Amino acid sequence: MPSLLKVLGISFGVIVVVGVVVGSITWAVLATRPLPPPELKPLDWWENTIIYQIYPRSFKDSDGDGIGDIQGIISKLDHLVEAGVGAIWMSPIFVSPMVDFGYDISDFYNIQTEYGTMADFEELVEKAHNLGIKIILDYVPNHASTDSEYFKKSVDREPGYENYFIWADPIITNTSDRQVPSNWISQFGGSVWEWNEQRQQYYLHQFAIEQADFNFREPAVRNEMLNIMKFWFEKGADGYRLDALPHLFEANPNDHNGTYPDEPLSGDMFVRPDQAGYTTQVHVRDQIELYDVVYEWREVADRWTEANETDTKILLAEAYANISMTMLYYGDENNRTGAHFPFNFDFITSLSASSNARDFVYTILRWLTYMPRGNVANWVFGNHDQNRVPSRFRPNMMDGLNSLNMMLPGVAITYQGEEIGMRDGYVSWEDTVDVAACNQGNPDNYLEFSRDPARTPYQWDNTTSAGFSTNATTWLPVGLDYMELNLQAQREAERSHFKVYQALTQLRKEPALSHGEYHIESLTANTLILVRHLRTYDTYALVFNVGQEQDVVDLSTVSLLRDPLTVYISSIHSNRNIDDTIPLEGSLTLTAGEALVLRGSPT
Ligand SMILES: *[C@@H]1O[C@H](CO)[C@@H](O)[C@H](O)[C@H]1NC(C)=O
Ligand SMILES: *[C@@H]1O[C@H](CO)[C@@H](O)[C@H](O)[C@H]1NC(C)=O
Ligand SMILES: *[C@@H]1O[C@H](CO)[C@@H](O)[C@H](O)[C@H]1NC(C)=O
Ligand SMILES: *[C@@H]1O[C@H](CO)[C@@H](O)[C@H](O)[C@H]1NC(C)=O
Ligand SMILES: *[C@@H]1O[C@H](CO)[C@@H](O)[C@H](O)[C@H]1NC(C)=O
Ligand SMILES: *[C@@H]1O[C@H](CO)[C@@H](O)[C@H](O)[C@H]1NC(C)=O
Ligand SMILES: *[C@@H]1O[C@H](CO)[C@@H](O)[C@H](O)[C@H]1NC(C)=O
Ligand SMILES: [Ca+2]
Ligand SMILES: [Ca+2]
Repeated sequence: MPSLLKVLGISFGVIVVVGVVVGSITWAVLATRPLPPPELKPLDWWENTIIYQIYPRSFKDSDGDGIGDIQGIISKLDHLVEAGVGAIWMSPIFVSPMVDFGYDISDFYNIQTEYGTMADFEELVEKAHNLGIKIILDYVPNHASTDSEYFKKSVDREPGYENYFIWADPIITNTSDRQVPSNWISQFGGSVWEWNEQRQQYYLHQFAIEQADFNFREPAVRNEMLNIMKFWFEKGADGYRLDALPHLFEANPNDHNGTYPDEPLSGDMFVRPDQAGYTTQVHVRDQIELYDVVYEWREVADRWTEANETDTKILLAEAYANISMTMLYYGDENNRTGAHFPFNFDFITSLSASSNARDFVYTILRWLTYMPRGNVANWVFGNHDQNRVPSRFRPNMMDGLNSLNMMLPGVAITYQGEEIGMRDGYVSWEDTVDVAACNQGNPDNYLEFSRDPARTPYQWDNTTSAGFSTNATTWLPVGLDYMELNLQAQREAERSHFKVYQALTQLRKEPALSHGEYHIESLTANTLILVRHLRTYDTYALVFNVGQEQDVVDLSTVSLLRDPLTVYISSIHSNRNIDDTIPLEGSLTLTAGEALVLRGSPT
């Protein structure tokens, strides 16, 4: 399009050159028939939503036992509405001995008593739905608690359950009576193989000893998984987050002369022999058969949606895998579809406090480049398994990171507390309860393994236990900074992370964000710009200094930006105020961590 049109800042459809007499001079100008605004394709409920992860044990305790629960979540639904989120996914709430805090399920069809009852769950679904909030449950297909009936029956070789789990005979050699079938190492340390006296066999556990891996080559297991999925769909769940999918299958002994083949050593000198990663994990992750199972689940979810005319039931894959194995969760070359999306963990696995703007841009574009056409992107900054965002990056980056989360195309995912910039809590070795840290750590190194700091209770206000519980003792200690850092204080403050978060969740409704194109580049080594643009609508741009020093940038070369540019949202440490004008020409100075969301005229 000729540059004159760009300067006029209007979109032209048919361009007609006509002569107009102005005084005695004839000008050729462009008369216009503006294109109508682009049609906004209706989006399915999940395609541009914000999913908020609740860790139920730490969100809100309603009865003073020091443990979060379902009634606690119900009592805080208003917060989720105020924050502007569209769905919550809850870490597991099913019956469990809590070795891995709910990821070791002993009854997949009932609610853990300390979290509440089935009636509480039904109440949560109804109240959340009435508020326009969808409920996504955690689905833990890889393993069951060794307390489960499935496991007990399998130990007893009860007909139909003999092969429910991965059982293997010991290797007997001259030098030892009994050896494990292979050198595979559990994600929580130690062998994946645990001896069972009664069955006189080993069973496999990729996670804790109390989490026995299901045998997904057993049709009865596959079928039972579908029963569980349908059971909670019927209870009103709007979808599932699918836990630990890369671990669903292990190498098939039938392909290895009936043996479980050893893995080569990784050669990683920072990993001890009893830690995951000491071997290459080629036989315990990413086995290609797992995708058939995921594609089958998708068919079941889609059939349910269609036949019962419900809102779309969605499946979200938790998969820490390389980019090609990750993208395969979306679907394959044969047009089979899998998860609605695999979680994008790149902000966790590829970026940190030491990343520069080019690292950010490269990492973001990598996902968008590899994602198969027609799919929806998503962005994850933290979860219950990772140190919290301000602790992995820097506290002054919180607003900029939330801005990226909300302004990138696709689904935004928030872990509880990110909306107020909660940091890792301090949990002493004595107070440590995470199985990953207890198994692999000691008083000197446990923080390398512990997921407890990311799980300390939500900081609601400055009262007892940060308003999480009336009990002064809670299952994990409350963060030491709760007197200053809490939701109540941020709701009252003129500027706060929470206010920025709210402004961002509202901004997502703008057509440029819900339907527009994106443009992202690094302006300097430390400052990036993300532009969201849709013809005829306001343009929004995020300028974010991810570095540790003041930076000066020039916006005049960024395509799609037009004067006048005004500040729409600014990070809390910024000196700039809402509606300040930012000249397109000239230099713009940003302090370390400063993030500005700018609004520009339509083009
Ligand atoms: C308070 O919480 C602690 C730790 O969770 C628990 O042991 C205690 O029983 C609780 N007190 C009450 C009154 O429930
Ligand atoms: C094990 O013992 C048997 C009998 O003593 C012997 O023939 C065989 O060579 C031994 N094998 C190994 C691997 O040492
Ligand atoms: C199976 O055993 C045979 C005979 O020992 C050997 O030739 C073959 O390579 C083995 N196959 C695998 C997959 O280990
Ligand atoms: C529709 O819902 C019913 C339960 O309300 C369920 O039994 C049935 O399997 C669902 N239909 C499909 C095709 O999934
Ligand atoms: C990703 O992992 C798979 C299976 O582990 C492997 O075959 C493939 O080469 C890897 N691809 C990349 C790009 O690393
Ligand atoms: C997949 O779908 C596309 C578009 O509908 C079609 O062109 C292609 O032939 C399909 N591929 C297979 C393997 O079915
Ligand atoms: C506690 O929070 C309330 C409400 O935000 C505030 O008025 C009060 O000053 C705070 N108390 C302390 C000790 O910070
Ligand atoms: Ca409770
Ligand atoms: Ca498995």
